[in-house]
Amino acid sequence: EERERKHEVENLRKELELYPSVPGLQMNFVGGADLFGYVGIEAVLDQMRMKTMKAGFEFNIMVVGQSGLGKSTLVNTLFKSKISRKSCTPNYEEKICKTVKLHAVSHVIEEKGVKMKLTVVDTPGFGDQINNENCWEPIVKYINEQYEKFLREELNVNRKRRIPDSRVHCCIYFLPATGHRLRPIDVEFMKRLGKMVSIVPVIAKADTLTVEERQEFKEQIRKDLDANGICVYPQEEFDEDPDERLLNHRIRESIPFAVVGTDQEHQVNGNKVLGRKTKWGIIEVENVAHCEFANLRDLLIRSHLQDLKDVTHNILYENYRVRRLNESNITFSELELSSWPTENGTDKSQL
Ligand SMILES: Nc1nc2c(ncn2[C@@H]2O[C@H](COP(=O)(O)OP(=O)(O)OP(=O)(O)O)[C@@H](O)[C@H]2O)c(=O)[nH]1
Ligand SMILES: [Mg+2]
Repeated sequence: EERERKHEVENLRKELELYPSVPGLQMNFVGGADLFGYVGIEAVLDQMRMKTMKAGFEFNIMVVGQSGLGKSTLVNTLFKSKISRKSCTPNYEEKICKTVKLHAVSHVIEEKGVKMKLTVVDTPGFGDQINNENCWEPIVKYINEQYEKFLREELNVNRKRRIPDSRVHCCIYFLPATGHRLRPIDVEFMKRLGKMVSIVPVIAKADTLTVEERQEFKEQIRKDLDANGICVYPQEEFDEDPDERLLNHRIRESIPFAVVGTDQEHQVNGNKVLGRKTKWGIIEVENVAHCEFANLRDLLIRSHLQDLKDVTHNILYENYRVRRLNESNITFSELELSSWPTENGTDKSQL
């Protein structure tokens, strides 16, 4: 009987080759393949993998917070730490100064054939001016501009197959290690940002707090975030299944990460480690027993990178897109016409 079936399938295959466009035959053949019980759908995983590897991908992080909390230092720490040590130029020794304007630093990082363009947007800190009113405006403006850029590319008649993605996938928000409550300025800032970008709050310069102080402060911040209705990443309402809920619940319980940044390397037991010299000894930045920098890096790069990209595209950007397209003053025709070929065949948007 088995032989008979195989024979039947073989005949169908031959017929199909003779009449490739006859739909009835196609159906028959699909039925025939079913007899073996294996279709081979999982091969799609290899195809997806190959495509992603060839194309590479973009991931964009932004650092935000009061002046002098170590934002620029942490950007350097990230680039010098394990994610990029191999691909880092050895003489990358920029002296860290006060950041005066918003700017992006990019590195292409390659690991096992997978290419990632990691961009970190460094921003000037607030808190220097006597009046801090609207200090979030440049940040809000930048984030919206990247959404707008993406939207315009999408609406182009002749749109690119791959739209360059400069949207901020994650915003690391620096909280001063005061050990007290969340400050009103941080509440205001995060309330606004939380609606438009995934925020990961961190306690800056955690080496200035004892381990007990850190734990207490973390708990207090979680309470304050909750009491003020501030949404931080990963948001419970976006959890897709019980497994994800369990994993994310553990992260929600350990947020905000108490981080230490540095651009110095020290010798510890004969090994070079990224660290900070304090009166108690060297704090190893990448050692999870010393601080939570590695937890932050793993969340961003290792465990939740694709999720951060998905949340940005499917939820946050989508909200922006719907809002923009519903605004009565957005002229569809204006957007479309801006890339409509003119009579002589050229694209007006490039003129
Ligand atoms: N103790 C301690 N000091 C740090 C840490 N990270 C940075 N610093 C120091 O804090 C100072 C300010 O660091 P920056 O990285 O310039 O801070 P910033 O947030 O970028 O400051 P602005 O650009 O003015 O907003 C520098 O002297 C750093 O060496 C840390 O984790 N612990
Ligand atoms: Mg700076």
